[in-house]
Amino acid sequence: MTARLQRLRADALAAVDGAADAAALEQVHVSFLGRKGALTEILRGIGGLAPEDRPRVGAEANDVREAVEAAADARGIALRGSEVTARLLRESVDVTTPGRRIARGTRHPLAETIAEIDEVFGRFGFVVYEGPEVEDDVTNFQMLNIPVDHPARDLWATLYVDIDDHLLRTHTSPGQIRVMRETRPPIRALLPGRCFRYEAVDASHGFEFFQVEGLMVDEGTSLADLRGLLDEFAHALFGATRATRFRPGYYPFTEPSVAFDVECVVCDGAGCPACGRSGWMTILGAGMVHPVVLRSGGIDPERFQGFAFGMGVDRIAMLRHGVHDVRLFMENDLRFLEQFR
Ligand code: 2NL
Repeated sequence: MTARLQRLRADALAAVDGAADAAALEQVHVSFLGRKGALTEILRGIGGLAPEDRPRVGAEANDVREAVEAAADARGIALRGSEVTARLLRESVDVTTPGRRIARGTRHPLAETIAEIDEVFGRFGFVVYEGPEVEDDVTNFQMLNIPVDHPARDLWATLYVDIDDHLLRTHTSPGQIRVMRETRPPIRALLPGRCFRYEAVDASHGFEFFQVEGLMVDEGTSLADLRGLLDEFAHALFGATRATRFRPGYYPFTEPSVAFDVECVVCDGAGCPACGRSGWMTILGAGMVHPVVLRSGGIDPERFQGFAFGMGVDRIAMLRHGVHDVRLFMENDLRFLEQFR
């Protein structure tokens, strides 16, 4: 019996040492120590021994069990350790590998231009307001001194909405009417926004476009104040030494009305195809707010005067970036947009 036990001990220890992984070790455990294992079989035979031999053989069997279990535990720990090591090697991360670049969006050139315009006029105390894109005929036209059936209506090819006397605003001026009616002078308001017109699209006209308008109303506001402000604006956007000029213009809502020109940003005034060889480019329209319009806004023209100006954002953005077709701003072609970083 003792000899069998010692052989079993030697075989089991050898098998434990030879187990290559956790599954093999479990197999060894079952075959030697399990319910149908070799050691259990020997223990079952103890009953057939002489009573005086039983305690000694039982103790020996327990020694063997303990020795094999201890060896199996130690082997298990060693195997788990090498498995972890192997896995760490297999799954290691090379932290020196260059990262994958994250694609970042860019600000749309029109949004960027509006932000720049807001910033410059903000320096002079102008506050940004926004009005609705769907307006009524009264606010979009009549309050701006453009009565029903007035020939000046032909200046705006209008898109009508299927609700009585509503339309898509043709300029942001109705928003300024709202500001006049909702606040009190002194007013320094800036209105950026999307406008619409019923027109065929070509390189310089879209059916929707962005406009920024400005409005100042106070006691004693003059055309000279307008001129000084617009000079600052032109210098901020197109260079500190750029010459500017006023020319006479016409809008129903301003009197007098002016066109504001800057020295051509392409040829610096020498004359080129971009400026029609005149050396000048018109960047916005402006004027002193017509007394009828001040009254529409609930403001007494005997006490307060105002100036207003309006510019097409696409035109400003085109001049700043040398873009020659407004359609590019609305197509959202990434090959175009990615150039504005
Ligand atoms: C242009 C010219 C202009 C205005 C807009 C305005 C608004 C009110 C009263 C008076 Cl509430 N005027 N706006 C004035 C002159 C010109 O825009 O060509 N924009 C693209």
